[in-house]
Amino acid sequence: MSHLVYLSLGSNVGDRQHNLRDAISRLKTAGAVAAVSSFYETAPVEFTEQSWFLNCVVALETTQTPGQLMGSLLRIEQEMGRIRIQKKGPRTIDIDLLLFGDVVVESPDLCIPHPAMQQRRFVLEPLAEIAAEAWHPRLKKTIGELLVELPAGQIVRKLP
Ligand code: PH2
Ligand code: MG
Ligand code: MG
Repeated sequence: MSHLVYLSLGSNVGDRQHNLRDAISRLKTAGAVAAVSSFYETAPVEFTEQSWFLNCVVALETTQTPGQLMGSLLRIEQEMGRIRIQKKGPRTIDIDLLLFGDVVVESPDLCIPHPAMQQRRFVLEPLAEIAAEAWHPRLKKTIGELLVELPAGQIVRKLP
């Protein structure tokens, strides 16, 4: 059984563009990359005393289960040398699972859809670029609708 999943990628340490491209190519070990958004220069949110991020969203067709996919994403982060020092702090690469088809998971170690995605312009803008009609199965709205409802304030600039 195959699922269409959406991932948020972010980097604010080192060669950010190279890090995103490297991670996208490594995602081929977890499935087939179906779409990649533009890259966006984004002001840090939540923990704001850090460098600006480069963010994008990837659509991946996968036969892995949510748990297996999380394992694959963590392995790619580790292989790319991610070190966890500060929660929500600087990172060479962060790969977050946003949507896993219409699946809802609420367990202590895995939450799908991503619990903060509807508050994050650095997620919704690139996601709406490739999947405005994608469905949020818990909030029961499309990504385009969630983006329209997001208050202004987070700076997000699409790279040319
Ligand atoms: N990731 C965070 C916290 N804040 N801000 C931006 N702009 N982009 C991110 O990817 C990001 C963030 C936690 O993972
Ligand atoms: Mg994250
Ligand atoms: Mg993460």
